[in-house]
Amino acid sequence: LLLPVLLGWSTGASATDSSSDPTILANEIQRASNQSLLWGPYNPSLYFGMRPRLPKSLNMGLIWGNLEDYSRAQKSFRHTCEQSDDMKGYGWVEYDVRTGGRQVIHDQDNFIDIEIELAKVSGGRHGGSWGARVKGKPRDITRGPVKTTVFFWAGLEGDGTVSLENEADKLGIKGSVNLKGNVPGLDDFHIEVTEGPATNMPPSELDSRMDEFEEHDISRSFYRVGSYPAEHIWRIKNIIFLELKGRFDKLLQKFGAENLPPPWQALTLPPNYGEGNVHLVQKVFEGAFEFDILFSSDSAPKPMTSKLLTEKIQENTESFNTRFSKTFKRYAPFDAPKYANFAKELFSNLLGGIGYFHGTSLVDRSEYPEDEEGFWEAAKANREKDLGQLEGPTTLFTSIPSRPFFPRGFLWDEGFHLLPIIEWDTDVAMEIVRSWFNLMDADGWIAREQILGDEARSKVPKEFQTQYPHYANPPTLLLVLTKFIEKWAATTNYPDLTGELSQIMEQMSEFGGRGEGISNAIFASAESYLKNIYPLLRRQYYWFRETQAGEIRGYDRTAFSMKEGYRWRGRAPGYCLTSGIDDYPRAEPPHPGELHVDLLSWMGFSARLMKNIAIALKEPDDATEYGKHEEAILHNIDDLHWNKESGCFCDATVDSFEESVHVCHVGYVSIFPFLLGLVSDQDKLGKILDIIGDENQLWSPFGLRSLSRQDEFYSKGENYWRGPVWVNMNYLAILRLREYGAVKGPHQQKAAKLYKELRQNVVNNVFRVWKETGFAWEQYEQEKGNGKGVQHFLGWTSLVVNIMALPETVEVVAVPSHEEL
Ligand code: 6A9
Repeated sequence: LLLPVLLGWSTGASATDSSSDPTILANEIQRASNQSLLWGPYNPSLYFGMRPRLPKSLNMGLIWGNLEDYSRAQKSFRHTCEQSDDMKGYGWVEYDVRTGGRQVIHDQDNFIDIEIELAKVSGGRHGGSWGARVKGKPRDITRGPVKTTVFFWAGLEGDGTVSLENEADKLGIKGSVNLKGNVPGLDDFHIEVTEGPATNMPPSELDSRMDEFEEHDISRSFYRVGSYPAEHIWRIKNIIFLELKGRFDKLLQKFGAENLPPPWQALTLPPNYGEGNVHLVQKVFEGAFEFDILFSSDSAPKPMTSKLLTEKIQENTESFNTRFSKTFKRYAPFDAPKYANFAKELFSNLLGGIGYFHGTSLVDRSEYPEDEEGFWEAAKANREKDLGQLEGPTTLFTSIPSRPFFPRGFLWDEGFHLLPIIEWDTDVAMEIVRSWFNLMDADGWIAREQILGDEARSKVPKEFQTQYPHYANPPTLLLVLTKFIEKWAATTNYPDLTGELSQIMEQMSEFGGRGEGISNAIFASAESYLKNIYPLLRRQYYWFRETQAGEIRGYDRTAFSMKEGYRWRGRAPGYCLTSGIDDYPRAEPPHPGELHVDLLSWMGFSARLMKNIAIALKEPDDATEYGKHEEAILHNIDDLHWNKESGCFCDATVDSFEESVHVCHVGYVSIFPFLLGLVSDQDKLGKILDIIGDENQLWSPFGLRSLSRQDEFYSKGENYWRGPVWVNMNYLAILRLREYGAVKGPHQQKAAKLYKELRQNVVNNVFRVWKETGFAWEQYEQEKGNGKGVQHFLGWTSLVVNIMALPETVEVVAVPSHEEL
């Protein structure tokens, strides 16, 4: 068998001569694909946190800080990404989930730039090996030598062993620190933390009292092992503080607060050796430094070395750059070189945000009477009672909106995240989709926010932790499935599956088991992927139809569309968090007779996609059923939600006379059917385009505003979705303008013009703010365009990478005329 040999993967016992069996080939590729995803910086809430995609396994990370004075040392230790660290920019400048990348961190307050280069190498039966090169460079050389301490930590949360291989020595360790271990799923492995430069303090700076106090050699690595309850390991920074405090207290007792030895000598770990599940390696550096962390799987043919790491880093940079410019070819005016790093950084940070999460979550399964008036008061009272119960544990492989603020999965964000990711690595995107669908409960519900385990919960205020099984969130993963099917169709069908698989294998070997080959292997089994996921899609689809059904009153309408009206559950006065567009104005007070046009649009979009999948999977009865829903929904979008006077779509509610009335707030909600491609009536399209293009309504030089300048709630209150520009919605608008601009019709010219300008406005602004601040932002303020909300938000804001890869102008599709047909 060609592939495993070339990749250095073991073939396993069953792989005899299978080169002609497509199933075995596909499995083999799938296995290689999984192997190359085993290890990663999958704790993205940390500046650097490596873990395998295994629950309760071996986690590793870095912590650093400045040791020049005591007060700074207390505040300066870096571990979890925090906005309060006041970094002058940080993140992956280059990253591929299968091979590694380079992260830079501009730590202004610690006077140091940290660079971490990560490279994974395939080989063996347990996810291969990896190395991380850690470099520190003082930001300002005129400042004098910067004293930095760096800790490498390894914590074992479950079964297995890790132990030190070095000779024990009470002064610390000279040369490399070597650990070895065996952990289920990883089998035998070695970890080497290389020596790096000796601290080399001038003798005058070394406080001789330290030697009297306890023999102490600062040119060494300090190693300390300890045993802690597994569920506390994620608080590793506190563990380190605790260990340092032990020494500090002794020094304090001996010398007094006024007379302490300097912190770069005092704040070092007292070495100890033996058994334990937490292993710490501390280094103290003066000035620039560099060392490697080398993880070798013993089943791999050769160990990870510094030399190999150097080679791989070089190789990866080259292949990343080539592949990146091919995958995301930028079109004018964004083909200019100045956008190259911008695109790479945004995308790398999106991909670098992929994490592996495991743990329990809080769910409140009590009954909520949302069909009665005043339901939200009862719901509020219930929420205050805090009836959430721990469920799980469950597991999720996902990317995240933002490392410092939202380092966890968000359902509707994820559909947007995967749109750039699927361009890069289809297999990873579909693996993430699968992971999300695996979270579905027996009814078809997936919790909107995935806060799995204590570590994830520690980042969320109590009142936001509990999830409710009647709360929905837009089904954006269907956007990804749409894209997947589109790509699958474009890869042509596979008449000769074996031939196709062999070709993929050749590609894989060409790229050394990385890159394009693996990332498209899924197309060889696209049909079985869809077949497997289809029952879940169907379950979720019917869950939406049942739990989010609206009550349609007072409309005169044909029977077939009777049921097609929907209402987001989980409303509160001023909010509809479940819709994803939190404070966008809706009916007030919340009412069980509300009908939400954005939700009806999502349902129409879902019905259409379900129909397409059913056709692809040759399920004609199902396809017919979805087709009927789709038709009825399209009918009701107009019938229930079009408002003539406002010239747009509006939510509906029931007034005090039990009459249905529209609730019109011009903004994203009122163009939602357009955003999801559900408007075919040319008059309505014209009206929507008027609103979009009107500077006094949605149009701004930075993208479309979430709410019209004319609306009474414009910029009011929290002003979250009441004016600011959001890139995800702008992305949908850009796609639709391109579609409508490509086909004949009275508004073709206008759509094409808006397409060209909106595309440029959105990208120009995100670029400008990135240049000025070093960050991508959650949203953009609508009058000046400045970054707003969460800083370092690489979720859907990174869609600008896809936007730059769209053509500058609409290419008109040649639609044959009637005569030609
Ligand atoms: C609050 C605060 C340390 C709000 O990007 C994630 C979501 C979107 O899905 C949604 O559309 N964001 C948008 O309106 C952020 C939601 C954060 C809720 C948790 C906890 C913790 O601060």
